[in-house]
Amino acid sequence: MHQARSTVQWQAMEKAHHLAPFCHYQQLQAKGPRIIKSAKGVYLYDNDGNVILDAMAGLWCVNLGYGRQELIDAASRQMAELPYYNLFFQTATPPVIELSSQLAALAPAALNRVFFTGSGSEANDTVLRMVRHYWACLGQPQKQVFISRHNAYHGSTVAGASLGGMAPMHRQGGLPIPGIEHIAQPYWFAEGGDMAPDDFGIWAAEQLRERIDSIGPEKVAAFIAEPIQGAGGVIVPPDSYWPAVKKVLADYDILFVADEVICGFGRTGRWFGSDYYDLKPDLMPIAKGLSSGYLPIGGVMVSDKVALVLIERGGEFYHGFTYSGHPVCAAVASENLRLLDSEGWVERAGKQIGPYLQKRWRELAEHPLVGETRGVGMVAALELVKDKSARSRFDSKGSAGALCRDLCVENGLIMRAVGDTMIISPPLIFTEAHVDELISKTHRCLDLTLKALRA
Ligand code: PXG
Repeated sequence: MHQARSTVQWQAMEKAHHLAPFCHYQQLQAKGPRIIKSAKGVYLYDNDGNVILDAMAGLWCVNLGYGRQELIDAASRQMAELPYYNLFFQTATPPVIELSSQLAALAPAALNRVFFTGSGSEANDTVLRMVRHYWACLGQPQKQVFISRHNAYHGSTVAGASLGGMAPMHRQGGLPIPGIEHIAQPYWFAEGGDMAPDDFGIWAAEQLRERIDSIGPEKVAAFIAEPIQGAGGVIVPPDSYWPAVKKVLADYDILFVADEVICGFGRTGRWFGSDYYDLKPDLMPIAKGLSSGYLPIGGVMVSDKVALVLIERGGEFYHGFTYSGHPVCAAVASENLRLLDSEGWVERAGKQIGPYLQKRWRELAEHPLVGETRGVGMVAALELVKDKSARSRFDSKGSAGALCRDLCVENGLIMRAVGDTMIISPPLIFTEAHVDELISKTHRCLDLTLKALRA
């Protein structure tokens, strides 16, 4: 156990010895990080005793909230029985087999098998290698190209960041790697121009057809997409988008990968975003909510169509991680799924608390700073604008968003800013009272942001 130190002491040590992920180092050196010390339910407690409502569920993952004793006990039991063993060389462990069969029962129809990883990024690296291997097994090794979307997030490893469509990430380290192409995202608010949302959705879906045709269908391996883009700014596509994409996919022999790292495990009010949009993925990367973030675990759910080719024709698949299916992570994930299911949290997100959150969130649209509110189930966004009808921003650098985010933290609320888009993804255990607290704090912070912007 670490010893008690003052916030200033923690910050000095952090500055001297830690490099944080996704961090502007010079800015953090000047300011010092927030020190989060403990958490319970939906609240975080910092080192100075401030209480903060966590409307991001950590980083989109603590679906069951903090401090669930059953998850702690599951980890400690498994630690004592078998803290580690690997799955290489024809071995398996009970928690991994148990979790695999639970996942197969929960996942959309044909996804009956799972390859475990330590994270969502590793899951997408696995997707890239598995899909290319699949086509090679079928005698079509030239089918290599992945089509993804601008502003998608698929992780931070080389393949994950390449599959993702984040331009600032691509600029660091010479990405994307070859064989990955990006098409338009279905982000009507920012990119829809004068088109009606549904016309824009169909236009964006047609970009997929055009790109497949221009690459040549014989070279295209897969289309990868988040059902709702998360890190890109909770981009809920127009209603027309997914039905139109499904039509395009039906016309070609390419695989469809639904990245469920954020949408999975109840976020949309259904078990998976693919259930919400009635998608039929061939592969489905998962992570985050799989263990409610208590321990790192991810994986790729694989359809019978793909798995049977790998099994019958694939020979050895030269891929895997020391911590693929770590038994303690698997035991915690397994207990997490059991609790999500037996306590009805996903159904509650879909039928009770999700609709309440969405209803109250929409009220924020009346605020002079808010150009749009949107969301599904337990994930939502609002757009900060200078001019509502023109959908215009304050500036191009997202300074209004950063200002609003900092004011939120100062006022006891974690909400994330993606540019000038404010986003939330609260734990599924939010009550109506938590939603009310979120809305009133957000309202207050929007007022403070507006005041600061006018000053
Ligand atoms: N796919 C999706 C859809 C994700 O959202 C990953 C893959 C990668 O997962 P790992 O476990 O490797 O992080 C993610 C992760 C943010 C933020 O700022 C979002 C993620 C990660 C870090 C920051 O919103 N999503």
